[in-house]
Amino acid sequence: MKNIALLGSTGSIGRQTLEIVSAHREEFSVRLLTCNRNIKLLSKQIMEFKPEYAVVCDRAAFENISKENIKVKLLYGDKGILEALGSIDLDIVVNALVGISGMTPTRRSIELGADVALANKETLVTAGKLIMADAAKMDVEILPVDSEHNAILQCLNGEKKEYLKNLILTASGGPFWGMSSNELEKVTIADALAHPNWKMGKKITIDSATMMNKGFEVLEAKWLFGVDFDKIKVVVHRQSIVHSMVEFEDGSVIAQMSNPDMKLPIGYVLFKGERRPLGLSPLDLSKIGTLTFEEPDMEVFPCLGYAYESGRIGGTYPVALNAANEVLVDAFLSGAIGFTDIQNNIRDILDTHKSIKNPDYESIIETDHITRKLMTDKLRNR
Ligand code: MN3
Repeated sequence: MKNIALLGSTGSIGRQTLEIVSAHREEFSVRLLTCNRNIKLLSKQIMEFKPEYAVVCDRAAFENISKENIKVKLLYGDKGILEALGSIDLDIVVNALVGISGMTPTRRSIELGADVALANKETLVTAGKLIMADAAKMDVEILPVDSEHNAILQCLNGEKKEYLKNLILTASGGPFWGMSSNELEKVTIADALAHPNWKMGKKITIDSATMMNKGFEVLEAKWLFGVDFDKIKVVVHRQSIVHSMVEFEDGSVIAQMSNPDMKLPIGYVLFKGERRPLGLSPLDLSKIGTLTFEEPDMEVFPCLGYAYESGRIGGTYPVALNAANEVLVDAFLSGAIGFTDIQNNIRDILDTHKSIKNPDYESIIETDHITRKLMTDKLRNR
């Protein structure tokens, strides 16, 4: 029996994780569930999975959750997550939190000796170097849940790293692929939220539309697999059937394919590489017919290039990139700014950021705060 903590249990990844767990009750014991503010679903999950702890991160939601009928130790906020993690014996922590608030729980899980199934991007985008070093020190695994990194993990299985030539991340291109810069200026929130292949949370859907998401994935790949930026390529693959590839020195390119369904990577990490049946619809290639691959357009979608740029300079540049992006995506979703304002403002932040070399966790969090405030003030004073 594996003891699981599931951070972000009411989101898309969280719900799909619980679907797999519920089909394998004899193998997993859910010890901790957390949500931001969806207390209705959390209460249902608590009744079904009977964890020892539950955490609600939003203050108002925490005060509104009915504490009478649920038998669980209920805690509040980011501190509550850390307290709960430290109070139970865990084999694996599934971190599906959104935003940089997911970084410290990853760090804590590693300290506690638990493997981390990582769906939170910001952990590696902002603190990849420190996190991977800590994981190595504690001999715990960081298992990528994201479909691209999970695909690479699968392609690298049994291979010698010395013969790895390139990692090739696939990108769907999002809803605006093929548009010109002018057309991009006129898109609406609804347009941006209509992703062609994946149903995901709002933040990541907007990041897919700007291709910042792919940029973050390049940064994550660098730390997860210890590969230089020059060896991390991106190709636009509209069908989202090939989830990523690895090119080897002998000329072979190994790809991992499936219908786009996050249950596959979640299952692969939960079962530690065992390919259990997950109830996915079979991949019918003759029905799909054509798989296409194109160069990414870095002029219309400069965020991908900004991510490479921030990663190559290093220091706290990726932290500033991420923080500014979070503020800008929020502003876009609230209707305060247009779609292309996201990329334009990120350019400004990269041009003006005062980076710290080899930042520790504290300076990463501080840079995040400072950049958010800068960006928020800038938007307010427009
Ligand atoms: Mn992805």
